[in-house]
Amino acid sequence: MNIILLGAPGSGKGTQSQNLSTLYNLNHLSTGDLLRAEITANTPLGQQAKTIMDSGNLVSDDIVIAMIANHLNQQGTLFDGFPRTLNQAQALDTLLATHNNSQIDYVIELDVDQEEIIQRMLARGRADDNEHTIRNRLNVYNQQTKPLIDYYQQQNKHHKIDGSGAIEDITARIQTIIEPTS
Ligand code: B4P
Repeated sequence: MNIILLGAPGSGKGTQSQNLSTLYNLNHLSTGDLLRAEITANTPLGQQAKTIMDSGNLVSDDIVIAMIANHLNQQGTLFDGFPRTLNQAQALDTLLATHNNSQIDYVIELDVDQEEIIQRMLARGRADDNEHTIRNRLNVYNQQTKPLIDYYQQQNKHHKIDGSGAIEDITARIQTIIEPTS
């Protein structure tokens, strides 16, 4: 089983991924976490990514697609924060088909009010969590990532859930999509 968690920055993709990857024994791949690990290790890629991430823009498709390709294994995968552009989504379909003859099964969109998102991220206080950067990231999401909703709706894979409330309640909402009879 392969799942994509889609949603604005700060909508809780990373938070829900921890619960879901344990529940369904999935390989959790977060492009944000992979990029932050490159920054911490001070690699050339990390140095390049840091400036882009601090501004709230997206790292280039080539870089993140190559990172994902390097981390795919034979296990089902939970994609957290990837894809973020149409180009990444198309590349992922090809990668899954050629790598282990699989496909995306569920795309779960976490829907959270924009003002709540800003408050959550200001409280989190990561390097890229200042108000100016957050607003840019929300614009980037609306322009470059939201078109993915159409892409996956056309494939009947898109499910939108309310991403506000208690973390466990949100996980339970996602479970009703993945295990509709339970
Ligand atoms: P990401 O690391 O993907 O980060 P995110 O979108 O900010 O966070 P997420 O939605 O996972 O929220 P979280 O659970 O942490 O991206 C960072 C940057 O990396 C991007 O801006 C971009 O530059 C780059 N990047 C990453 N992937 C890329 C790609 N594919 N292509 C190009 N560039 C890429 O939750 C946020 C906060 O809310 C936390 O403090 C959490 O504790 C809190 N929270 C969560 N659930 C809550 C709830 N139910 N109630 C209250 N608070 C909650």
